Amino acid sequence: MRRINAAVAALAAALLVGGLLLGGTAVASSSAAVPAKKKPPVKLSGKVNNEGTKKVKSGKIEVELDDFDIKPTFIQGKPGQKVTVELKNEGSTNHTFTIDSENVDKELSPGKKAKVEVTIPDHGATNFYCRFHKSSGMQGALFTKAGASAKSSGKSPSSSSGSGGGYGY
Ligand SMILES: [Cu+2]
Repeated sequence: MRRINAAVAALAAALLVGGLLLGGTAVASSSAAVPAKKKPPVKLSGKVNNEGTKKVKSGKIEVELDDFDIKPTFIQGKPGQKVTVELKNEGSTNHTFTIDSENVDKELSPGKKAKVEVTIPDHGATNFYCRFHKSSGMQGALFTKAGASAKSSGKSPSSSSGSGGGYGY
């Protein structure tokens, strides 16, 4: 009798271990959640260091220039609204706040403040950037509605940007 009991116990133990292993893998695979990444409201070409979105309040907004991002990165306003941007360079090197289509190009040395007037586009988005560090992701956009794409500076033929077009890039 003792031998049978031992055999049963061993079998039970084996089943238990197997069950735990199976349970373990099942839990592991089902809990592999995709990390939620904040989606920018505006599509920009090139690298963008996204420091968030803010709405314009009573016609003005504070904007920090850092090494190497612009905060907030996306500024939401009403179509055609004139906005005073209160710039501050919080970085340790010179930065600019530049908008080609609005002839805005302000350079600030570290610790300096400046004010510039910008206009929220009627629709779509307007790209702003730092002339020195745009390629490092130091850029953002003025926009009215999420989902816009920033128009590149200069004239651009109405781009048929159908989603899902897969031409490399
Ligand atoms: Cu810069």
